[in-house]
Amino acid sequence: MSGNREFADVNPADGTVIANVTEAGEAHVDEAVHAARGAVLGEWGQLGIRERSSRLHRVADAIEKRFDCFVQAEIADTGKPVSLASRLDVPRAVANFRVFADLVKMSGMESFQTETPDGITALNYAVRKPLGVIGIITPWNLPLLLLTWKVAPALACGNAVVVKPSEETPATATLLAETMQDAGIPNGVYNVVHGFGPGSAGEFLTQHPGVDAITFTGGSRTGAAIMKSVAPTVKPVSFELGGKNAAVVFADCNFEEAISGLSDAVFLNTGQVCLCAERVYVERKIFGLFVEALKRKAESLHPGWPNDPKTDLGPLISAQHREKVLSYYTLASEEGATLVTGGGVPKFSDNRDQGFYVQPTIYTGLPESARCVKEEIFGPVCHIAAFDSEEEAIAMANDTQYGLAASIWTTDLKRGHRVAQQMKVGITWVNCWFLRDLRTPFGGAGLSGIGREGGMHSMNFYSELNNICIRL
Ligand code: NAD
Ligand code: 6OD
Repeated sequence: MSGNREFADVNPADGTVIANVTEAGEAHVDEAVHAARGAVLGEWGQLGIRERSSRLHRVADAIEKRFDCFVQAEIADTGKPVSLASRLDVPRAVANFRVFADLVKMSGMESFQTETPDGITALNYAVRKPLGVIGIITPWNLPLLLLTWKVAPALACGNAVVVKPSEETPATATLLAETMQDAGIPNGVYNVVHGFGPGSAGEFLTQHPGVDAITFTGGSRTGAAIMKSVAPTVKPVSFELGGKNAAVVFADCNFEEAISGLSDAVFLNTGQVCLCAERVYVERKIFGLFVEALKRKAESLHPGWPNDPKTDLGPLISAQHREKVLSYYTLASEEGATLVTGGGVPKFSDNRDQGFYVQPTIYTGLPESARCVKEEIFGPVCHIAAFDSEEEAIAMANDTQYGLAASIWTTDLKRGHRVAQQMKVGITWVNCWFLRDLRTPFGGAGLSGIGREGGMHSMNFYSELNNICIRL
């Protein structure tokens, strides 16, 4: 049993160690699960919905109070630009708590008046109960956003949680524990265990018989390993996994809006968003113009220190992840791609050269069967291919084992609806990307996940429904 090992938390902007983190062993995970069970059976489990809701609003208030602390912790862990953490990650954490604090007060129950053929009548109604202890395992790309996306509805439904944030980004999950205390959340409701996956805190959590459900965001292969690991204890799972998302750009699009939207869709967070478009299909009539305009956008991005307000491109998360992304840059040339821009590592001549930056990169000319067109790279990179007809574009977009997200760019809204409805994904944006309403279903098809979260889908996953049938 491990328990006192430490691992380094590295700042990806310059490779310096910013903290040493204690890895939770099996005993720590067990302690956390027991603390969570105690909370469900104790004061937290007795709270009414109004009080739970009000405490979650207090968590949101407490995050707002420590806004700058959360921003700094997030950018120290990830190297992401301060502009992005302040605009996306931390405000979304606040919104996650507020939305589910409100939703839990408004969600009703199903009920049916029942009549059998032989004249017996009954009233059926369902009551919503907490599932119990929820294990939450999250990745490093949007650490606080993705963690709170699951913590907020789990707590709203009356559960207690044990969270295992990514080993790359432990800071904001820890800070959230302090914030929970500020907000009057009882001890044991929110527990953090740090560490890795196999043979470490992640696997111990998925195997623990005292954990009632696992919700996971991360890679598809990890999802498969977790499925195996939860099988003996038959836990419900919710999986938000990887993607190889397509964007389809028609010649009738609003060109400037499409370029600006696609620049975000390809390069935001250095391409480390599961929803990023790594495959861009452009109607042949505007292909040359489009490639040239997106190239100019890519070349105008400013890679820099995270705290510089002008920075709009941070580093990748780790040396290991940079090796993976660069191996795809090499593979793209081997597979016969034409390099439009990027393809390497920027040179700074300061400490950023010890960080994990790569150039934003665009390729054309690959066959659809190329590994670079099929496999998730998770970096600031896309391949652009031309299409001649709507049918061809739909077929190319859907030719993947993943099924997370798509975006369609056209001013013909009939076409927008028609194409969107044929996308085999969990979410399709028309003339926008990553525009979120937290009440809507979110998740993926195929290798991109199991189940949906968001709005009532989250409330249903994090609850046990007990149907009560009363003979009248
Ligand atoms: P990852 O799968 O390597 O790790 C995610 C988390 O799982 C980490 O906390 C890790 O420690 C833990 N883990 C790893 N192996 C485990 C195991 N065997 N048992 C239990 N826990 C284990 O993913 P990552 O590299 O952190 O994140 C990048 C991936 O996440 C990409 O594939 C990306 O597309 C995906 N992602 C998906 C979504 C979505 O909403 N669909 C969102 C963000 C990221
Ligand atoms: O917006 C969300 O709720 C969400 N889960 C986003 C996932 C982004 C992936 O990196």
